Formats: sequence, structure tokens, C-alpha cells
Amino acid sequence: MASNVAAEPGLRCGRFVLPLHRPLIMGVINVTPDSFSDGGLLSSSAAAIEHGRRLAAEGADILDVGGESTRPGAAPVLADDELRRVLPVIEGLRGLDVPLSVDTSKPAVMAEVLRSGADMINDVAGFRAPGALEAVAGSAAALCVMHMQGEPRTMQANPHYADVVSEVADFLAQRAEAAQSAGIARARIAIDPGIGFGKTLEHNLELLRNLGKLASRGWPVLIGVSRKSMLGKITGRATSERVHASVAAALLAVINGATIVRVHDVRATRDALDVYDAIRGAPRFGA
Ligand code: HH2
Repeated sequence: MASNVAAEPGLRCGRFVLPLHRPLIMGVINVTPDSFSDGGLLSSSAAAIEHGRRLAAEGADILDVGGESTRPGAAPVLADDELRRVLPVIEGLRGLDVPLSVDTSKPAVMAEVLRSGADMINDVAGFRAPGALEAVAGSAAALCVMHMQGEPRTMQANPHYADVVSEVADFLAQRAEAAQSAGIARARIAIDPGIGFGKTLEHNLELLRNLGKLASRGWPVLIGVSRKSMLGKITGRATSERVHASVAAALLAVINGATIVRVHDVRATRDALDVYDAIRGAPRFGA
């Protein structure tokens, strides 16, 4: 569980400081009609709030609320529509003892959700939009800085890298340093290579094999691979049948260097990570 003790080392995340000595789970709440794995399921605020409560009870360490799908080919959403989707959910979940993240790339949405008490901003565009870093700088929120080649509409058309691991790591380090130059403390930043965002299956696998190289840059690494098409390519299964593959990928990501995993299936992931923590003798389980 998150702590309110400001002096504890960890990821500073709005009202909380998240300990980084054990893997953390970010549970996904997509308040969208068109997300790739669960679009339309949480179209009402009430359903999204109930889902968020369930994910928290299942062991989520962070809840990530999204009002715009980023799947390849997804239609863009206006800031006002995005806010209409996410604000009531933030309001409804604020009373839980869990940090609330908002998945957005729009500075106007960032500013407004921070005013409403969001603890983290998760930007798949790496805070590249003009005004994005300024929108978060004055808050206490954590940032997830993600890598994406291209933009969602076209990113899977022809992704190309000379060396995917070093190019992604260099981009993330540059963006994290730009955030720090904008006055954002290092302890507020996590980085994410953006699995499936302008990457082929081989690029994704190469990144997941080399998470240690990303982690060695010094910021905690967040990975979102849950139910993604790369798992469909490997297993041949539809999105709703990728729970086992997603848990395997999340566990391997943690073993390879990730600290935070962004998942749809919190309970199954929690079980796997609890077993992992127990076997490696993490403090909560004793030696
Ligand atoms: N993946 C998705 C959305 N946001 N954020 C981070 N930091 N990392 C990710 O890998 C990531 C993300 C895509 O997944 P999902 O939210 O389930 O789908 P959609 O974008 O279609 O709503």
C-alpha cells in the first residue's frame, strides 16, 4: 500500500510516496468507447468507479484512468470530451487510499485533472506537446514518460529503428531530463518504452529482454503489455483470452527490471507478483 510519509524514498506521486523495493501494479480503467481490449465496457462513470474500487480491492497500487484510446487507428478526442469522461471518475475514486493517475497527452486535460486531485499523469506522448511539462511542473504529481514512434493513427504502419533499445532509452532519458529542467524532481518520474507504440513484435521482444538497460538510466521503469496484440501474435488468442499471457509477460518484465506493471487483470497479476516476492524473500514475506 502507498504511504503518506513524505520522507520515505520512492516515487513521489501526489498525495503519496510509492515504495520502489517491490513491484507495483497500475490497474487500467478505460472510460472509452473504443479501447482495444475493453472499449465500451465502462461507458458510464458509475461503472468506471465501481471497476476502480474492485481493482483497488484486488491489490492495485495505482489506478490509471483514461478517456482517450491510443490503440492503432483510434479517433482523436476533444479535451472537453476527455474531461467529461475522466473527471467524475477521479471524483468518485478520490476517497480510496490509492494514487490516481490520468492517461492523457493534452496539457489542458493535465491541468484540469491535477486541479481535481490526480496524483500522476501518464503521457504516452512523453510530455512532448507544447505546455505539457508546464502543466504538471507546479504540482506534486508523478509523471510517466512514455516512448512512441509516430502517432497512434499511423504508428504501426512501418516502425523502424537502427537499435531499438538504445534509441528508446536515449529518448526517455532526454524527456526525463527535460522534465527535470522544467523543475520536476527526479523522484517524480517513471519511464516507459511503450510496448506496441510504433514497434513490431521483434522490437517489443527486444525491449522486454533489455529492460535492465532502461532501468540502469536511473528512473523506475513502467511496462504496459497487458492483453496487447504482441501477446495475440505469440499465442493466437483474442484480447479477452490473454490473461495468462499477460501475467507471464508482466512477471518477466519485473524480473527483467520493471518496477511498475500497467495491467487490466489486477488480481491475477497480484497473485503472480506475491509469489515472486515470497520466493525472492521480499521484506513483507520475511526471509
Ligand atoms: N498502453 C496503453 C495505454 N496507455 N500507458 C503507458 N504508460 N504504457 C502503456 O503501455 C500504455 C499506456 C494501451 O492500452 P489500453 O489503455 O488498454 O488501450 P487503449 O489505449 O486502446 O485505451
